[in-house]
Amino acid sequence: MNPNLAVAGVSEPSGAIDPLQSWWMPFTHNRRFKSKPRLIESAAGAYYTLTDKGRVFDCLSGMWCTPLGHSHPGIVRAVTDQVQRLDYSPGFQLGHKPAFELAARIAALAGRPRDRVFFVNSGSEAVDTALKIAIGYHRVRGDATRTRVIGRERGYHGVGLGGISVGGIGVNRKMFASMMMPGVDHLPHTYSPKNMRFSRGLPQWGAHLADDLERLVALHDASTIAAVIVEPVQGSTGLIVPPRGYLERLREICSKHGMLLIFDEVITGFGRLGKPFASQFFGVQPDLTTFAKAITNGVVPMGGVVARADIYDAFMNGPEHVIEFFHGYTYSGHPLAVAAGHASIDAMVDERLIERAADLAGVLEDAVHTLRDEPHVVDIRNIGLAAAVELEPSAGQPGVRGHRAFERGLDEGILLRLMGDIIGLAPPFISSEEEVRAMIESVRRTLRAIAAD
Ligand code: PXG
Repeated sequence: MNPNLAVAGVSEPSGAIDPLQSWWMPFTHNRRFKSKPRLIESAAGAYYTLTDKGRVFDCLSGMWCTPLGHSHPGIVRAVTDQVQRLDYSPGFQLGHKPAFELAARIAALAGRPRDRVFFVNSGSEAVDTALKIAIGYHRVRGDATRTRVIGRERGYHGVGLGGISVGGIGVNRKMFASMMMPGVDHLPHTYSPKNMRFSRGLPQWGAHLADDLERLVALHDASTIAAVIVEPVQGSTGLIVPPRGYLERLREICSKHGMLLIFDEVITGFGRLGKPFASQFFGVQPDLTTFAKAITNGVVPMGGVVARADIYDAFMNGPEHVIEFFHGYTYSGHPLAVAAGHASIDAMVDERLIERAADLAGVLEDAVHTLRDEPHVVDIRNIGLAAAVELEPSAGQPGVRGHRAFERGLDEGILLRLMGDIIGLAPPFISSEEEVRAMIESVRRTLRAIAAD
C-alpha cells in the first residue's frame, strides 16, 4: 500500500486493500489511472500542486469551475463563517434568508430580475430540473401533449437520465438505451471543419443549420414539443462555437411554435464569455437557463435553473395547500453553497473579474491562433476566455495523441484538459496576460515535444 494513501485508523493488514482501488473514478480510464496515478496535493490561485510534478497552471479552471482562482480568500472566509453559523438548513418548507437573496442576485446578474431561481447541486441536476419545468409548464397550462424535447448532436447535458437523453454523445448513451426519455429528437451539431476551420470567434458559416428545427417541427408537430435544449457554446465536445445568427434563429423558431428554449449555461454561466451569461453575450434570451460550476467557484457544489417569471407563475395557479412542483433535493440551497455563491459574485463584481475575462479573451485569441502551424494541429477555435486546439488523432488510436499531450504538458508546467484529441483551454479570470501567453507557449512546446518523440 502506498503509505501516502493509507486510510487513517483502518487496521487492515498492510497491503490488503489499496485505497487507490477503492474509488471507482468518474469519467476516468480507471486501470490506466491507477497504474500511474496523478494526485493533486493543493491549489492556490491559478495553480495546482501535483504530488510528483510540482506546480502546474490550471488551463481549464478546474473543469470550468474555478475562474476566480483556487482558495479565493473572500470565498474561504464566507464558507468558514457560514459553517459556524448554520451548517445545514432544510430546504423543504423552510428557508434561510441568504438563499433567497442569492436567487435574486443571480436573476439580476442575468439581467432578468423578475425571473425565479430553483437551486440544485450540479449541472446534471440542473438539466433534469429544467426539463421537468419545461414539461410541467405546458401541462399546468393544459398543453399536456407537449412532452418531447429536442436536444442536439454533440451536446453534453450531464449524466442524469434526462441529460443523456437530450445529450448527443453516443458513448454516454449506448449503455443506457433502455433508460432514455421517450420522444427525444436531436438537431444536427454545427461543427463543419470544411467551413469553419481556424475561425476566430463565431464562424460565419452555418446559421442555416438552425432551420433543421423547422424540419423536426414538421415531423413531430409543434403540439408535441415542449422545449429545445442547447449549450450556447458546446463545451465538453471540444468547444464548438455557434455560427453567427444560429442561436437567434433557434430563438425565432421556438417562439413561433410555442416551444421553450433552454440554454444550458453550466460552463458559460458566470463570466466565461466576458458577460455574466452567454445569453447576454449573444443577445438571445432563453426561457430557462441552467447553471452550476462557477456560481460557487467550485468550492461547494451548486447548480440551478433560472426560469422566466411567467413560467413560475403558471405553476402557481392551483390551490395554495398543494405543492406546485413535486421536485427538489435535500441539498437545494445548501447554506455553504449559498455562502460560496454570494462570495463568488462579490469577488466577480468587486474585482471586475468578468470584465477582466472579456479583456483576456482577445489575448487568448491572438495567442492561441499562433499555434496553427504546429505539429498535428487541424483546427483552433475560440470564444470569450475559452479556446480549443484540435489535434489529428493518431491513425487508428483516437485519444492517444491527446493523452500524450496531457502527460507531456505536465512536464511543461501546464495541466491540460483533453477531450479525446482536443485540448480545451479556459484559464482562470485572475490570470495575467503574461500567464495566458505563457500557457500557449507551453502548449507549443508540448506539441513539438510529442511530435519529436
Ligand atoms: N451541462 C453542461 C453544459 C456541462 O458542461 C453538465 C451539464 C453537467 O454538470 P455536472 O455538474 O453534473 O457534472 C456539464 C458538465 C470538460 C468538462 O472538460 C465539462 C463538464 C464536466 C466535466 C468536464 O469540458 N461539464
